[in-house]
Amino acid sequence: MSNRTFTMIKPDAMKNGHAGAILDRIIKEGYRVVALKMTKLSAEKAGEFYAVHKARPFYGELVEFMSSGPIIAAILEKENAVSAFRTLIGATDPAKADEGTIRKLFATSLGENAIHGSDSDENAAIEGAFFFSGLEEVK
Ligand code: IDP
Repeated sequence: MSNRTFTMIKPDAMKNGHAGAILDRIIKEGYRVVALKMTKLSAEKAGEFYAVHKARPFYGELVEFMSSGPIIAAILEKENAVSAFRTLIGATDPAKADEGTIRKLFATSLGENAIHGSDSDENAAIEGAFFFSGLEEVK
């Protein structure tokens, strides 16, 4: 089991002023920030990141949303990071997310749901490498 996951604070949470509170929560939950940057995805890059969802009806909407404003991308380290972080962010649909989870607290809607968290160790590594080179990681 790997101890790393990858996250993005999505454009809705950035626009709504929740980035600081979300990062604070992540750090207080015991995650070490290995790499961090603010950037804005082009539609092409957003489409590439979410290519696995290409055939889904919401793909166009998702790409448009994810390229609509700045995001914060980060690699995080903690024991059992992928699974623990998915619990911390809550269900994809904030209406179904548990009380106290990041999506319950800060998400806007099913599509604009404040935060991303990798769903497997393999994807955590792929997604981290999508945004960061090894040189940008704090050992
Ligand atoms: P996850 O982010 O909780 O792993 P996925 O099913 O992998 O959820 O979907 C990726 C992202 O696509 C979601 O976080 C959300 O932003 C968006 N999304 C998922 N389902 C829908 C939908 O039915 N309508 C609009 N957007 C959706």
